[in-house]
Amino acid sequence: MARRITVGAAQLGAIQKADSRKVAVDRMLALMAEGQRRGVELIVFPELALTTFFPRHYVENLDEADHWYEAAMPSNETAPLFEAARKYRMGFHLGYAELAHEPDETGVVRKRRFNTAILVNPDGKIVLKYRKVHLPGHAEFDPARKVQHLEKRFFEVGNLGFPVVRSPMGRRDEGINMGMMICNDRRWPEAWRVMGLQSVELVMLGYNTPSINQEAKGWEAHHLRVFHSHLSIQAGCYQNACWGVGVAKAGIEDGAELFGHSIIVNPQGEIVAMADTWEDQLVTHDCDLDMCTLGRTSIFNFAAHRRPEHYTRITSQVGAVEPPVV
Ligand code: CDV
Repeated sequence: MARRITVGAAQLGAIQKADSRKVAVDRMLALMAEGQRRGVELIVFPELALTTFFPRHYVENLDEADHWYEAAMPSNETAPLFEAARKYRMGFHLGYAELAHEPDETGVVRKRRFNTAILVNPDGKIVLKYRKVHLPGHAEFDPARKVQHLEKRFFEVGNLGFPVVRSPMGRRDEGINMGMMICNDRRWPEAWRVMGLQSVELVMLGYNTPSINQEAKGWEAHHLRVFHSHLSIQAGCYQNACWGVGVAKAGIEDGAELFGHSIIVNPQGEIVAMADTWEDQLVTHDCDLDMCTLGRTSIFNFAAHRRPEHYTRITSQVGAVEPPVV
């Protein structure tokens, strides 16, 4: 019998700066209720799903921004999501800004800020946590930009790697191999492969991607923004023989446009479901996990075909070097 799970990509429309956590949580609860009616067993919410994408708002002193972060998970405001998970027997993936008090690499306990995602099982238990590794943007106010993207100011680089967990979900009591990445991570094949090497079957990722490239270092056509997002997720799924659920925050948020186009992708790299609005929208698919087998036993049979002795630059080098001139 096929191993199937019904997954929901729960796109969120814009969450404005003035909106409270309750506004966001109530909207997510409505999507969970709709998911329950449509047989969803695992629902995926976007990156920083509880607030506006606040890294577009500069603050001089980071302590002034503490109100954007969650110091506890669950908290009073987010507990209803965990209750809904138990009530509906539905797992969920949630992206949020995390405020932790924990030792840094020197052993000193201090306030630390991460762009985080958690996976919660149908018992309301957190079974996996991920902290975003590939932080885009800049750390200082950039007067050349109409909209700031200050992730490098608001967050530290994640310190949990790219973990994959096998955990029961929905009908799959035997467990599913699940992993997470966040937004910009999807553009980095290394992130996918590290999870592929842990036999991941389902990758969840939330994103907040502006429709316009503000880097102003060359022209990136409007339509290519969506193409590049889909291309990255489709390639990651195909090359690692896994399902992917990419979920956006969409629409005009604090005056800035986020492009939406949330998708579910199969292990052949095909888009099987896509959001067609900029609103809160649930798109679902009944995912056959056995579809992962073809890729991983043939062209992407890693044990048979990988040649890591030729990949040492991947982990020993960061920036590109020039080739020899002949
Ligand atoms: N939130 C993000 O990580 N956004 C980036 C933008 C800045 C390019 C992304 O990769 O979509």
